[in-house]
Amino acid sequence: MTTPKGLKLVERDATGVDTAFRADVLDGLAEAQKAVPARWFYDDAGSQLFEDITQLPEYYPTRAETEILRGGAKEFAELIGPGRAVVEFGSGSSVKTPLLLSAIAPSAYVPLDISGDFLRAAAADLAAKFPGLPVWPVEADFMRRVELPGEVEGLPKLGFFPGSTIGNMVARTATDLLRSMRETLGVGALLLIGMDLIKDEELLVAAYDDAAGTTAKFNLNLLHRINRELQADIPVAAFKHEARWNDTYARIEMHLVAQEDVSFSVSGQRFGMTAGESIHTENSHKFTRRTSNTLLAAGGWEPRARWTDSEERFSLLLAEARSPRSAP
Ligand code: AVJ
Repeated sequence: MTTPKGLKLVERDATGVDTAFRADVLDGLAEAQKAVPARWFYDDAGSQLFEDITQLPEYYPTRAETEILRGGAKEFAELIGPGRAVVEFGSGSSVKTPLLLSAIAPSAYVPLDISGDFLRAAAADLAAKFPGLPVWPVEADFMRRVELPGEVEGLPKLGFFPGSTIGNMVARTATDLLRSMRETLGVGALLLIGMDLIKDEELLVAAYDDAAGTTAKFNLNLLHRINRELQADIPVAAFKHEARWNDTYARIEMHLVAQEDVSFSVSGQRFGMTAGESIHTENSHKFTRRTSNTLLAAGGWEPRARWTDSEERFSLLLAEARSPRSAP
């Protein structure tokens, strides 16, 4: 698929295989600790399963962040002010985005997403809810600097990155992303970003290993997707979902653990795993007030304000893109 600007988003070979997906899977399965990047969870089935996860009793982040967005309207209006172009990294949630937009009276809304289908659906939905608000969707990979539509060029910007999606990235990648966001939005821009908080290990593990087994399905769907799309024969029933707390990096890790010795092929390559060996499929980093501020600062963003939900499970931070010369 090629965008009007000529940026290739999903590249497929002659047989229709997503070549980036295949490369990530083949490279990841060749590592000593097998790993597949979490971004590949989100095919249609995976996206639906994630929606189901957000409704689970154990999965608190969505409810906690929504509570903050509901309660913070007055303060958002004061600290952010009207007239900004809101640039959302990801196509937006039907609940969270309207809460922000109704609080601050923005001048435009620019959702960025690599998936054109989601993006157009979300943009149309939003435009219907806010008649009169210009909506300029951009199909782009926001891990790099994005060229914003000319229509919002002169406007002050507010970046919006809810959900603690930044937590999926290791520190180096998260820093790269924050720096790209700064380049996309410019000096003087604000960023409103969600970051999940460190809490009791049992609560964290339960949020990623729910009683109904929905997160297990979400994790295992990755193997089904590999089998469907990459001519693979992974014995999915031989794998078990596991959520682990990694205390060194303050993150929940999701793994798919082989319950017996297995061998399988993916796109013509053979792989073997012994019983107990795992494929690492996701990191979800958790933060404190200080570690979130340090991460923001490393990416060129000065912390300005911070909100948490009533149970202090989740944080929403407002930061400002500093001038490169402002630091001593
Ligand atoms: C969408 C990345 C915020 O890490 O909590 C939920 C994804 N994975 N349950 C998270 C996820 C398992 C989620 N994020």
